[in-house]
Amino acid sequence: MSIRRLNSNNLHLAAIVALVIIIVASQAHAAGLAVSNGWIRKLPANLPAAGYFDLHNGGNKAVSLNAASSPACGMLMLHKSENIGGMEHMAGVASVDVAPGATLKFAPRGYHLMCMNPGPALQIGAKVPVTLDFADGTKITTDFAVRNAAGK
Ligand SMILES: [Cu+2]
Repeated sequence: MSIRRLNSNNLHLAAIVALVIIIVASQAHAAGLAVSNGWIRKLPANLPAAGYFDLHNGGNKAVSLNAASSPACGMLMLHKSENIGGMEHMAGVASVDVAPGATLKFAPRGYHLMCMNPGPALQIGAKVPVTLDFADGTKITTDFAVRNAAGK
């Protein structure tokens, strides 16, 4: 075996090792988070539109959702609705924690996303990308279905 052949093999091995490290690192980074059933309730007259989804933390550490964004929404905020003395209130929240193994549902009358300035891409029947940003730097982008006020 020549020296040149040996070097080439070593480079090949190094490339495979590097690739494996990249794959393992990116999987650890995503930490078993899963977003499902994402949809946005489009209202008439471009009123702010609420977004809902299920967030499952399949990892072994708590995660903290810090922010959300979408090119279809001028600003996408984390909100929580609460019933206080029979009145529905909603307010912005800075972050939402999900315990290991837990599924948190963003659903009507609870946590939701608020699309403050719906853009032209927010059309009933369309799908729009939504990116969720977590405290550890993880970002997950999923398509959300745009439905009408009745949720259809
Ligand atoms: Cu809201």
